[in-house]
Amino acid sequence: MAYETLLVETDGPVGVITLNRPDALNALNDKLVTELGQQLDAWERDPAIGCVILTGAGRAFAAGADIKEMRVQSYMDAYGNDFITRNWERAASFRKPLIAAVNGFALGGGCELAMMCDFILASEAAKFGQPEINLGVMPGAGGTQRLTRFVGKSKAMEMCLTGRMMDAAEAERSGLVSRVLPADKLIDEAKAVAQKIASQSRPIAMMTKESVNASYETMLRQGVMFERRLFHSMFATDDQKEGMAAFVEKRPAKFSNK
Ligand code: DAK
Repeated sequence: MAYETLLVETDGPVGVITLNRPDALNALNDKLVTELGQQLDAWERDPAIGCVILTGAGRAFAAGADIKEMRVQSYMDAYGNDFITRNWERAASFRKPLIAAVNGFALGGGCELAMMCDFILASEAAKFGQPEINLGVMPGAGGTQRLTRFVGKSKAMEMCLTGRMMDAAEAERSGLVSRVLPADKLIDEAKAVAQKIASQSRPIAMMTKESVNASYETMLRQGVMFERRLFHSMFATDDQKEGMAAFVEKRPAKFSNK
């Protein structure tokens, strides 16, 4: 499918979505967020896709929601139409593994979108921030909640109250990103990681993601019980039998995703 604001490609079981409004630093307008949701819908349904990478064209992942589109909204526009809520949460509800490859600015809604992904790989040029306070608003797509869970209260509070950006090294130190890579290696390494994930059993990878995500939503005891139930259910899959047989027979596993 051809999009106005996205580039989409596949490499075997890996899908890559590139946010593609580089002249506007990939500012997230309604069209882009809608198209992103459409592509995620399509790949969630597609059994050939095992992992998805989200990245940005040019010098940004995304510099936030499109301020030029947003500035004219009245309170009743924002509240009445449930401003950008309808389509914004799609990345967070995507059921397959989703990697953010952040190559430059990830600000405001861009940082929030990256944090909705399962993990973030950053280039050395990445910059993260929640600068909404400079615009007379605050983070509105989960920034005050997710950033606090990633980096702790002190740093999240400082960033949301001052609008300061953090560089890739600080983001890695603070636990916001899983790894920092040279800019020219970011996409290749993200693809290698995605291929590795996509080579695992699809349902087991999805359940693993679901279980890690549950740690944010539950008390420890409930989370461990949720994990236990999913773990037990894995013994009903062909892939558990195959994975363990392959280990014992000293050969690579051939998962059937069943
Ligand atoms: N929106 C629209 N255009 C943007 C933009 C943005 N967020 N960021 C950059 N651009 C445009 C610039 O206007 C400029 O366009 P032209 O002037 O060339 O037409 C072009 O991109 C290049 O930007 P600059 O010329 O400014 O480039 P610099 O290198 O000088 O500066 C910068 C880069 C990233 C420091 C600067 O562009 C900047 O500060 N951008 C704004 C960053 C920002 O404030 N982001 C937060 C936006 S508020 C919600 C969901 C989401 C949100 C809220 C609610 N719900 C679900 C309810 C999110 C809100 C936000 O993200």
